[in-house]
Amino acid sequence: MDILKERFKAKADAAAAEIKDLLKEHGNKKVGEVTLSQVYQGMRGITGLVTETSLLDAQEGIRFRGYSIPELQEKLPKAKDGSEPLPEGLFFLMLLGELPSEEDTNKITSILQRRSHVPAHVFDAIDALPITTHPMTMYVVGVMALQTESVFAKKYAEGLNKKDYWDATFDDALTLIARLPRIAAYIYRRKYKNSEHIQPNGLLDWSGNLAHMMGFNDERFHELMRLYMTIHADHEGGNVSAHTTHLVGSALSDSYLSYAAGMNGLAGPLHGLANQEVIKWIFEMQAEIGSDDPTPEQIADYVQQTLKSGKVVPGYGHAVLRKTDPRFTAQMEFGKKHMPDDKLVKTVWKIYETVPPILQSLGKIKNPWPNVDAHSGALLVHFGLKEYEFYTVLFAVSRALGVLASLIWDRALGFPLERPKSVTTNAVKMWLEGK
Ligand code: AMX
Repeated sequence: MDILKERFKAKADAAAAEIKDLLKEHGNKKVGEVTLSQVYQGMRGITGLVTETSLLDAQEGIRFRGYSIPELQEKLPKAKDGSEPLPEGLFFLMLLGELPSEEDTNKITSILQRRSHVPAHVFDAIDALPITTHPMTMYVVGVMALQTESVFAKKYAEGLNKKDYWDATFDDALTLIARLPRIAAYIYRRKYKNSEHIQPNGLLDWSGNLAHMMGFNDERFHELMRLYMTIHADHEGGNVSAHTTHLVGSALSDSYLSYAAGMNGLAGPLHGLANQEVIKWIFEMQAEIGSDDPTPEQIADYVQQTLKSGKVVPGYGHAVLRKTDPRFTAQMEFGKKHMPDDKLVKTVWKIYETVPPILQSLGKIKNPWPNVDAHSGALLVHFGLKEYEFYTVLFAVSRALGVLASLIWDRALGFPLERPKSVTTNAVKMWLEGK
């Protein structure tokens, strides 16, 4: 751990010096103009944040420290006999900015294994909630209960030097990431498997252990989890979950408070909850049509019905992307390799052929193509994970890697409190009238 911290600190010091020079020379340069529409419409397209871990291109999709998803699938270390990347390696890449060796990746795995013990009061807090509680609510309650373990909060209360914020954040982030699979699996077994819990296997990798504790022992499911945890980890800084984690963190709230806040945003249907909405929507379509193998015409009719009732087609569209999400494509490739004849997976592919032209014909949707959530559920259902209300929890476990690596960087670079200016419509009117 100390060597990892030293390597990080060297990178962070170099980056901080570079940023200082950059601002000294170019600090007054304009990065863009803001229109009134942007102020009213979700700040789309306004550059206002620095997030070092990944960058989203509207056409190409996400790149993590410069690497696309296919490149990561090729270059990141794999589990023994596996072919999907280990997300521990991606975490290393996002944190250190360089591709990890196998040894680097194993080091992260072993740190996470050693820190994975979840204190009993976290389970008590989850158990205090009614069984009908949404899994995302249970998850955030679990994370909040774990906040008692924050090293940052404790050291801050004792009087922490601001130079050392990053160090305590580093400790908290790794401990939190280590414990999330246990919390997620506990919620799954509590809600859907009669509280028959499965103890962690200390020898497994982070995703493999999550799969194991949930009760899935098919090695292909472990592979799916490794892919899933890799592709959902980060999507630059402006999306609701990343931005919220960063914003709350800017108040020097610790990793637990900041991450929990971000995950409350992930739980919204226009963001991470879309993965459960997709499968729910497909199941409802199957029920209405009376077939688990709908034709393209039946799908098209159902899409029209969804739109007419004033609802969105879940899994389609994106605030930034303007083409098929490479995270969708990576999952499609997984489906072609492991389950090409699965009816539900094939339905997802038929929807992919049917929906974009319909959405395009409406003329108002900026991106008619599928996002990550359009595909993920069908792969999970294939292995028997049909409880779709749980899906966003998996997304949340993965998202921890990106948002917490970013939070460590925020503290290491000394980023200040985030506080943009807001206006009232009255103030806008007065400004327009030149008052
Ligand atoms: N189905 C129907 N209408 C859609 C649509 C969809 N999939 N996507 C966008 N639209 C509508 C919007 O609701 C908006 O309608 P309005 O003008 O009547 O209010 C109009 O098209 C323009 O929207 P936009 O500029 O193209 O999208 P946006 O940036 O405002 O929103 C998003 C992006 C993702 C919220 C939107 O596409 C959506 O609601 N998609 C479905 C939900 C979903 O899949 N979310 C997951 C996103 C990925 C993630 O975060 N996990």
